[in-house]
Amino acid sequence: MELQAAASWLRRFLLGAATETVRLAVTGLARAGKTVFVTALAANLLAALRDPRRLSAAPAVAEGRLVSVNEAGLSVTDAPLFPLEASLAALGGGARWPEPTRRLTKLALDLELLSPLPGQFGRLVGPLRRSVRLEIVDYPGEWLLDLPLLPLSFEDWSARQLARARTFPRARFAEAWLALLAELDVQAPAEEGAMRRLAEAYAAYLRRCRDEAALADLCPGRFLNPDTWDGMAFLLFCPLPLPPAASPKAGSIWERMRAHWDEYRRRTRVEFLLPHFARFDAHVVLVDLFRALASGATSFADTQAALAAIAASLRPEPGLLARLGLERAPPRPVFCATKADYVPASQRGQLAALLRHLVGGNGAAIALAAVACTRDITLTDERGRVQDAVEGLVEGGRREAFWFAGGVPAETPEQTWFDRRYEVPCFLPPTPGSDGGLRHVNLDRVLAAALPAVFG
Ligand SMILES: Nc1nc2c(ncn2[C@@H]2O[C@H](COP(=O)(O)OP(=O)(O)O)[C@@H](O)[C@H]2O)c(=O)[nH]1
Ligand SMILES: [Mg+2]
Repeated sequence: MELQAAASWLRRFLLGAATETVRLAVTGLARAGKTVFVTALAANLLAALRDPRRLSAAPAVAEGRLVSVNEAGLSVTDAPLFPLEASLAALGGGARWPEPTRRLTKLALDLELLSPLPGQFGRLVGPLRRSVRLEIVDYPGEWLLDLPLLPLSFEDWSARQLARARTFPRARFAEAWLALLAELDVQAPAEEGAMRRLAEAYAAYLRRCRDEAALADLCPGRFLNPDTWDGMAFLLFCPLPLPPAASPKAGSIWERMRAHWDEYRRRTRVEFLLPHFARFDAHVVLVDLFRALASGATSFADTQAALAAIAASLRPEPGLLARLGLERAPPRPVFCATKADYVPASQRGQLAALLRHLVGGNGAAIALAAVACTRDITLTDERGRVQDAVEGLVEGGRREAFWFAGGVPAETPEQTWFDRRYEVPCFLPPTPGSDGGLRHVNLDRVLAAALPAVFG
């Protein structure tokens, strides 16, 4: 072991000051907390230079081995830059949350760390300086829901989505789109106006599922988060029933929409899978379980299905990898139950257990508050029972307490559990310390779990 470490140390020494690039993906469905996570991570890495206790569960920081952190510029051909300055200003300036973003962005931080060689030799020669460029890519988790579907033909994908659109509670939102389909001749000549009406009706159905029923397992992901694809002609498609005759007519709507689905799959491979997904060294997946718990049994079940799909994308079978044209398996993900400051410390073990139950055995499951907005308190009710709760500031400067009656369930709760509805308050972020650091829960544990080779 010592010999191996010595060899790798020596190799790095001989290679000189070459910078290693480490790519960290941060993803999750809309509002899961990606922007806040990236902002808090950068703020606390900078603050930890002065006070290593800011990230004390990351050994490299706690032991004082992180010696510098600088934001690096991106090249002109790179992805859009993460708005770090604006996000830091929002959190630092007036206890506001940063503006939400809906696109893939990248933040590059140049880190210098001291990397000690273990054993006697190490004590003799001292630690080596190591330069790491940490590239953090924040991208919509909705895109991950597409991955297991990409190998499907247009026929198979359509059949699945049509069947789902007829089930509760989706059917109610799908009415307008299904009515268009009912009067459509899929063998009619493809005409732009008709294709646009169909695609827009399908996109409207997906948005209503998300906004009115808090459903999560929705695809294609780019219909909800088009990013740079906004307005592209190949997004004019939707699931279609098979033409009655065995073979679709040349130039028909059906044939054209199938070509668009194929183009969607090709672009996803060329613009997301190969340049980004295939190159990540670490994957942090943020999940807001409070939203799912507070929105009722149907929404919870749908979030569970979406998480299963995301987990499957991050542990694809070798067969799927090959069909997607990927060479190596993605890194072991770190799943995080975000906004853990909604519950007191005594409940966070349950929160992590619930997440582990939902995502299965692949990867770590950690309860996380990238920005902790609350303090733990105890309340005594009229019958003298003591209740652990949290308290924080909400809009208007009022102080509000919150608790999950009965506690966070550690497994999928019974239907009746959902009878009690929760209004989750929107707590305001706290003022940063004089060093710019922000209070958090387990941000450092997430960092060490995702990137042990850098922060371990
Ligand atoms: N209490 C609390 N709220 C959070 C935390 N992270 C995010 N939020 C809330 O969730 C909202 C959405 O977060 P954001 O990072 O913009 O989500 P994104 O869509 O995944 O980028 C924020 O505006 C906050 O209200 C956290 O750690 N604690
Ligand atoms: Mg965002």
